[in-house]
Formats: sequence, C-alpha cells, structure tokens
Amino acid sequence: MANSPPLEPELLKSKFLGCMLGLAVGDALGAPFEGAWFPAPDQVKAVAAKSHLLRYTDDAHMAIGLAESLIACKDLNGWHLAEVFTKNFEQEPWRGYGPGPPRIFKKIRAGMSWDKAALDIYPGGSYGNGAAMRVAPVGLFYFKDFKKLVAAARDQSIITHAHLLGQEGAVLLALTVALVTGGSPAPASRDIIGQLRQYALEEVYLQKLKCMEALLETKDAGEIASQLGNGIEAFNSVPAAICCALRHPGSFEDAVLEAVSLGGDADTIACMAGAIAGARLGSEAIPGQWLKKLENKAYFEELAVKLLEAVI
Ligand code: F2R
Ligand code: MG
Ligand code: MG
Repeated sequence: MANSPPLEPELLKSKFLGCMLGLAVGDALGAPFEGAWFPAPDQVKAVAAKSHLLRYTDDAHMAIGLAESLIACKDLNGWHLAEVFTKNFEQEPWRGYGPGPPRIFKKIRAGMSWDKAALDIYPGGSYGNGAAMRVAPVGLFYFKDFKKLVAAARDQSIITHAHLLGQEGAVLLALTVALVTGGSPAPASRDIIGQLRQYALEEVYLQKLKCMEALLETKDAGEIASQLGNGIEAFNSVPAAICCALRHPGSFEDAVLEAVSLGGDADTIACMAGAIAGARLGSEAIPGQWLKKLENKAYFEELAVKLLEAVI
C-alpha cells in the first residue's frame, strides 16, 4: 500500500496465512448452511464441533487455483489461470460448483479463448459471486499496487464472470483484502468503506456501500441481509461479507459466524468474510479447534507462504 511503512515479515506472513486459511475455514463452516434460513451462530459452532473434517467447497477450491497460477506466473495470466481452473475442476468436480463455470471449463478444454468462453452463458456474462468468492489471493498478491490489483481482479473474473457486476464484486473484495493486509494497524472500518466508495462504479454497489456505514453499529444482524442481501449474485453477497468482516475488526470468530448466520449463500459469504478477517487479524486469530479440522490445511499454508515469497 502506498505511503505505509513496510510490515514486519512475520506479521505479513501471519496475515497471508490468515487470509488463505480464513477463506477456507469460512467456506467449510458455511457449507452445511448454504441455502439455510438464518442459522444461529451457536448452531453453526455446534455443527463444526461435531464434524471430524471441515471440508471446503468450490469457493476455496477456486481460490487455490488462483493462488497456484499467481505463484507459477508471478502475475495474472488469463491463459494459464483458465487452464488451472479447468484442470482443478476436472480433478474434483464434486466440490459444489455453480451452474455456469463447468460449462465454461468445457469450452476452454475444447480450445476456446480464456476471455471469450464465458460470454454467451448468461446475457452480458455472469454476475454470480463466483469471481469474488475466489479473488482473495489477488488482494494478497497485489496489496502494494491497487492499479494492478484492479486489473488482475477484473481479468480473473472475465474467465467465468464477464458481467461488470460480477467483476466489480471481485474488485471490491480484493481491495478490502489488500487494505487490511497492508496496514498495521489496518485502517478503521469507516475509512475502508470510504476507500471502496472511490473505486465503485456501479450504482448497486455505491448504494450498498452507503448503507454499510449505518450497519456497522446495528445490533440486528438480520438487517444486514435485508439491506445488503444474502444471495448468489455478487451484488447480493460481496457487500454483506465485507460488512460482517468490518463489523468485527477484532474477532475472526464473530465475523465468520455472523456471515454464516445470514443464511442464503452462507459458504460464500463466510468464505469472503473469513478472507478479510484472516488477513486483518492473522492466522493466530482463527480458532484452533477449526484449524485443526480443516481439510488440506497444510496446502493452504504452503500457498500462503509461496504467495508471500513471490511479493517480497
Ligand atoms: N453451486 C452452489 N450451490 C448449489 C448447491 C451445491 C450443493 N451443495 C452441492 O453439493 O452440489 N454454490 C456455489 O455456486 C455459487 C457461485 O456460483 P457462480 O460460480 O457465480 O455460478 P454462475 O452460474 O456463474 O452464477 C450463479 C447464478 O447467478 C445467476 N446469474 C448470474 N448471471 C446472471 C445473468 N447475467 N442473468 C441472470 N442470472 C444470472 C444465475 O441464477 C446463476 O445460476 C457459490 O454460492 C458457490 O458456493
Ligand atoms: Mg461453495
Ligand atoms: Mg455458495
């Protein structure tokens, strides 16, 4: 981040680990509640406590692909990333992917260009939250350069989510991750909202960012879902996830449990909130009883460290 003093290497490592582990933990905690009606935080904790394995879904699976490609190419390369997404989906198609991406991967496998395959699945491209749910590694990789971050967040979207509303959801999520990664202490929640408002171009996001300030203080979490949404569309989930993370700047657990408790697209909202909360607070803030059950925990850690090595 421009004008900020450099962070201590150990602190930065903890933040990169916190982001990659946090998105996976959020996805796995939310997965049993995707489509549920406002589950209570205690119910979410109880289900996690009974599980032997916290299994992640397409959200974290695609974030893995994005991290792998950024590490391999040392930049966002659309051709390479499209191939990695396609290969990873072919290896684990059972991760609960949205309806559009598997059709796009088939076209990419048949030789279609990475920036064309998504254009005719939905009118104007998809505005689903699939581009935002996976974008956190872009926020880490480009946390010092917001111009490159915005371009990379859009390019990685175009592979599956070409609609401007899908792209903008990814830009806002990646920017939030970068803002909380680069500052120590991270900027105050109101300042983050103010910065996001300078980058938002689409009216629906501008309007929701405006509502978010008042929601920072509300006691009624149901208001978040009713004003910001809890659905599969990027504009109905990215603002809610950012809001949950910004409402709880000192607690990973509270941010993620609140995100799951919104119901609707619970795994995805919690994945995005977990990425932000983990990047802000570091890996030590993630409850150990969740971390020790996280599927492929060591691989998320390996990717976080390699992403960090690529940027310092
Ligand atoms: N797929 C799911 N959940 C379904 C249940 C999974 C089940 N548990 C299992 O085990 O299989 N969740 C995942 O999908 C979401 C991300 O979806 P993505 O990648 O954005 O998909 P898609 O198809 O691009 O868009 C989703 C829907 O948005 C609407 N939509 C998008 N663009 C539109 C447009 N231009 N016009 C009209 N509608 C548009 C459509 O309804 C799409 O189906 C995450 O929740 C992830 O967890
Ligand atoms: Mg999912
Ligand atoms: Mg979901």
